[in-house]
Amino acid sequence: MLAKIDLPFTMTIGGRSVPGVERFGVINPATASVFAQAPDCTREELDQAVAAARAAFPAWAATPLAERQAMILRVRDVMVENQEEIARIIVAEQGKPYAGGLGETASLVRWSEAVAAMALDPVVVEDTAKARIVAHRVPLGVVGAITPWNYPIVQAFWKILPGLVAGNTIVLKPSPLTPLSTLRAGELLSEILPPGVLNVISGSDRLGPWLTEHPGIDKISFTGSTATGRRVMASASATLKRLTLELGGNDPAIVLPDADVGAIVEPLFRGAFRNAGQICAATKRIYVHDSLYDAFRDAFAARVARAVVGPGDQQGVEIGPVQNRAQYERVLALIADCKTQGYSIVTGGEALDGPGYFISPAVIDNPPDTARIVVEEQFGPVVPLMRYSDVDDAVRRANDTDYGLGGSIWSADPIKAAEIGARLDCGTVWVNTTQQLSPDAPFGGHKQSGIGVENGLPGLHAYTQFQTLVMLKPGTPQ
Ligand code: TXE
Repeated sequence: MLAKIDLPFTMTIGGRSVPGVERFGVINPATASVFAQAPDCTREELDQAVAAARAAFPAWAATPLAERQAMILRVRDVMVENQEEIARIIVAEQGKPYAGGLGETASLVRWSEAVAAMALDPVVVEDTAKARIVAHRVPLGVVGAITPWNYPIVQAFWKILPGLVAGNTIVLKPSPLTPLSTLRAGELLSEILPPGVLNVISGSDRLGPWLTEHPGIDKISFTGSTATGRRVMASASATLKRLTLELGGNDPAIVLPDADVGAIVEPLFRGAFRNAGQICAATKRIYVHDSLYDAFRDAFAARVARAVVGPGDQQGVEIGPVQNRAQYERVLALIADCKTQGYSIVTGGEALDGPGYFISPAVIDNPPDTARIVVEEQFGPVVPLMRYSDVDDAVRRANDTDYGLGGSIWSADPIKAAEIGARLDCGTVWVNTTQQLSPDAPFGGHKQSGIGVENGLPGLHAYTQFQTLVMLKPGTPQ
């Protein structure tokens, strides 16, 4: 199904297609071999991208909101027209099944339409005979957008759409592990966006720090690991850049005693193993009440054992490879630690034969709370199940982490579940589902899972700052 991808991927800087003076190889995780080259942006090229974004900013900020909103609907159309090509590139660089690659662009339709419908109305604080005071939301300037390797297109457009509607210009840097679909999107969108409004650059590990310390950038919107998020925050402090940080998670699921095991196995399987578990808000710990622990473990493990693992371009595959060698080795090390400590692995946990980064999806049976697989974010196809007998204790254990992105409660009584869920210290609580995201709902982390939110009106507002106009009416004394 996957035709050879031999495009000369280029950066988009000031509307121009820039091949870059240096390049680096991009690996297909299903074959562990380099299949394409991406530009390795130099400091000079970064300066050009920032200068192009700065030059484009005044006119874009002055473009009426309605025109900016209309433009992101055209962005939607261009992406949809090219969704098969984008999906093939995502499969090759990221590893996920083709349907998941298509899904990344498909989700943009809903997102662009929702963001295009959001108002940025000024707030009239006072309008009297003496004075008129109005708080306007104005753009920040140039946004540096940094995205990770798990959902390259979704993560990029969560930043592009609100960033542009709010009137900012953007310098976007995808992960060096998955730069190609984003570069291609930049090339396609250069046909419709004014030059410099969206610049897409790619580069090796040196580029992220250059971007976050660049004095020509006004805001950083970053999605990635908590460790890197701290570095981004430190670097941004030099020029007091605005920040949105969407970081890692260690989401708990709590299965209450009245849950229907037959009904929850499939959604929890998807919650833990979708995208090979490489989702910030994947279900990473499952707490199951003692009364149904054995039944749940057996049914869940049977479902996991049936999962079809393979290259994303093969029909019927549910779980692709881990995206990169470092992450593959990290996940295998966590599984090896379970073996060394004598924890029971109910199914999976083997590195599969072949050159790609494939791991059979694994379920760990009731490891202690101190186990690495419980404490650390695995970000891969392995999940621990833990017994509990007291719901208050399960909530305490679920909250016993520095992360606070999401969590879910599973029960026949959604009202009771929502009450228990409200006690989770995390940004999103799901009841009888997980990873349901909406362009209209704020999404972000408590604790060390992030700062600020993406999506919803608050997500759009994060790309603005206030300018308050205080106007005395004629004849009003000072
Ligand atoms: O993330 P990084 P990685 C988590 C997950 C995973 C871990 C490692 O736990 O195990 O991150 O993934 C750029 N200044 N998530 O190594 O390093 C980098 O080039 C500025 C959670 O890919 O955080 C890439 O574009 N930028 C996550 C982006 O930051 C820097 C999804 C993310 O890289 C930089 C993926 C620096 N000093 C991984 N160093 C989620 N929340 O969804 C790197 N980058």
